[in-house]
Amino acid sequence: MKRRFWAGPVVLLLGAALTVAPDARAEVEPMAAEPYTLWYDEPAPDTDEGWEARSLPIGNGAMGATVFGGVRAERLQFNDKTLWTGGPGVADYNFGNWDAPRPGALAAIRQRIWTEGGISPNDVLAALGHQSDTPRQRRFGAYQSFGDLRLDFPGLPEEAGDYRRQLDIARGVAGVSFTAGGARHTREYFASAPAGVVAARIAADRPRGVTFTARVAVPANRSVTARAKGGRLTVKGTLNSNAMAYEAQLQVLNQGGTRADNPDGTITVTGADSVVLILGTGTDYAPDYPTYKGEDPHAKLTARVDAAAAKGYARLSAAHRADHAALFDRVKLDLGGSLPATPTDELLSGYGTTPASDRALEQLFYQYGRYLLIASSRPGTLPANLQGLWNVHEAPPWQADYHLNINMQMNYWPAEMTNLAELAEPLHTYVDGLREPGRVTARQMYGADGWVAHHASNIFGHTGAWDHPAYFFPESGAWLALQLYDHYRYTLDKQYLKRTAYPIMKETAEFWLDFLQRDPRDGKLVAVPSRSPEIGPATAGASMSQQILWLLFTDLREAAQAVGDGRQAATAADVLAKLDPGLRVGRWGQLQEWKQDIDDPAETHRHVSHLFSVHPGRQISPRTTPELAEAAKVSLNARTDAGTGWSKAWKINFWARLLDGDRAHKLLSDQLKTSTLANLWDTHPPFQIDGNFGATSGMTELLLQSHLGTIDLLPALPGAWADGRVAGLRARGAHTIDLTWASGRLSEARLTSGKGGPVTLRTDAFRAGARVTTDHGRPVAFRADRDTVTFATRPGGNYRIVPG
Ligand code: FUC
Repeated sequence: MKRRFWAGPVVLLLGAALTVAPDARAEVEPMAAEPYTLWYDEPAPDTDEGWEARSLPIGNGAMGATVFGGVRAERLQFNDKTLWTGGPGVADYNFGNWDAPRPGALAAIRQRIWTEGGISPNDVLAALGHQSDTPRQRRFGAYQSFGDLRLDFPGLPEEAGDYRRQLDIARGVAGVSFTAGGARHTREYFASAPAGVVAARIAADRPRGVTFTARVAVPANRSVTARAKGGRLTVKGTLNSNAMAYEAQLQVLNQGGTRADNPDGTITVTGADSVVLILGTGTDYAPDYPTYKGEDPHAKLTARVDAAAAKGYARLSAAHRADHAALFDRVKLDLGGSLPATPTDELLSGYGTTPASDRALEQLFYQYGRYLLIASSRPGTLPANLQGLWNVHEAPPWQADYHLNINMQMNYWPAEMTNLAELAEPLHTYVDGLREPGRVTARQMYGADGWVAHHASNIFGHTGAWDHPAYFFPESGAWLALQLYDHYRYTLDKQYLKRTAYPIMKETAEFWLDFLQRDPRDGKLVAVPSRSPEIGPATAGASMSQQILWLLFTDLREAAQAVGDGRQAATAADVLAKLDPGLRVGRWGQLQEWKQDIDDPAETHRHVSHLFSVHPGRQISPRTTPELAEAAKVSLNARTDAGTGWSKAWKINFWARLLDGDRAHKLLSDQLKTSTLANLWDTHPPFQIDGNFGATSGMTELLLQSHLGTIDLLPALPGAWADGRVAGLRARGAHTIDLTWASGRLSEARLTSGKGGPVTLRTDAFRAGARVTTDHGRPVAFRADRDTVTFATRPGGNYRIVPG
């Protein structure tokens, strides 16, 4: 079925939902793109702060750019996800492993924990971590700004009339327009995934109105040569840190006027009607352990820029728009918002005053999370890092790396549920790629089989740990493996399970089979040392460790059964029988963060790790374990609603899973008010993209949940979202779901079954009965039980479910 959704004015559809015949959804125009446009009436300041809060991001998964929009001096800062300092190009790089053996180190730490209970995490990392680099990023490296494309327009003023800078996230196109010297000037920018380049078109509505000089500037931490020939500007060199080769090529194609290659490696266009720019980047990085070195980028980059230039702007643009829309258009969300003619920064600062505008901003923010994933994570590229793929710095915050103790996981939370499953491929490939270096680390640090990674990694297989207290988090790999299995739960793609997820899960479990210890206190299997990320003492059996491992072995058992590996299923079942599940209610009614009841009620740390079982895990739910869910609420309330951007985003997800839509919405409001920049990037502070992705995930969890085996429709609808529609969400079991609701109650659900099989839908409105039909109106047999309906689906079947 071709999924269609917007069949006319919202009010009409909402009112008519019960009576509209299924085939009346036919032939509708897509909603205008305007609701999905961020726009501003001024350029972004040409500073790091201006970049962070106001530049507008475009990206094709591999490379990206941010648009500043200066009238006289335009700046496009650009990036390539593979450009990193550090790694094997640094002489003493060793993947974070030890420089010399440390016999007995782990046993001594464990002995202290058994005797003393909790010990300082500093001691653990001093014993088990490798020495931090000085400066810290020297060996580990950091993600780099590639450079800036600067366009200087000598004939234009500093400021111009009718100025508008915008980012149309539905089309994936940024633009700048203004009036100067009696002419309307327009600039359009997009990053094309099919063509692998950033393309721009600079135009004026007065003949010969375009004159500028283009140059590419790069940061100081590298060698550089710049050469212009035939309208092609080539800037190349190597990073001082690790000799990584980099190259950028800019092709300048003028329509009318003249073009000159300047001896200083710049290009001047004079009196053109319009100009097309094609920008490509490359490095000699390859995702291959242990050298991570590939071929010089020149030949492939040249071919890519040549091909894009030969294609011409109109065809490039059409191909890009089709490619972008094929992903973006899969999900529609309408919360009844209506955008006022207000620039996005004012919309944001006025948030909380006008419901229709607030809903419009929420819809925009929701889709922005999807946009940012489309722009920063495409198959065949590295995963989205802490800043997606946008970075202006030589020394970005936290290296703009891959933090594996929640941040990278959070980046991919919206992927499956918002119908962008293939965009998680970079995550899967990256995790797979950590196994080889991770085996060495597992053997060296813990004498264990399998593989391990710690709290953060780079693009060069850094699986060891620093001697920093935050760094002890060997559960990274297990958490990541679970996310891979969730791809299977959403898609039911057996080939993927067999080839990718299952082998990784199995090897992850091998590590834990060796690492787990018998707790002398109660004979249960526990992780030791074990700690909540970035908080508290190093102990035995901290709740998060146990909860992650419970889910790992639960999913492994299920996966083993699915692939017919009975022996592995039995091993997993055996471990589960002995494993401490990490679920305890403590002395102040809290869900314990530690195996001992030592939680401090005054602790407000941003990580709420012991609620892993609420989200993203599934051991705790008000539906299945009400007492534990109450305890989770006590803990979550104690942590307060404060926190960094990503912490607020996680709390949206928690409250959604705890079925408190209003509280989740309050967290969303807090995030928009206090943790969102003018360009709608999430801020920790500073800018960190996980909060964008986490918020989109949390908003989805308010509308649809499928982690418990049933598909819960509108499980936690906030009062502020009383009327609305959503289309194209994905539920585990390979289903696609559309929902329409009014006055806080479901009016219609539509389900497309990808792979067939029985399905159970749950929502309160079913208590009054339900009707299930095919999309042709034929009745479908179903079983009703309180707030659920259950029926059989066939692959590709479309169903319409209406509460009675
Ligand atoms: C985790 C968090 C920090 C920050 C960093 C990138 O360590 O605790 O708040 O988000 O990742």
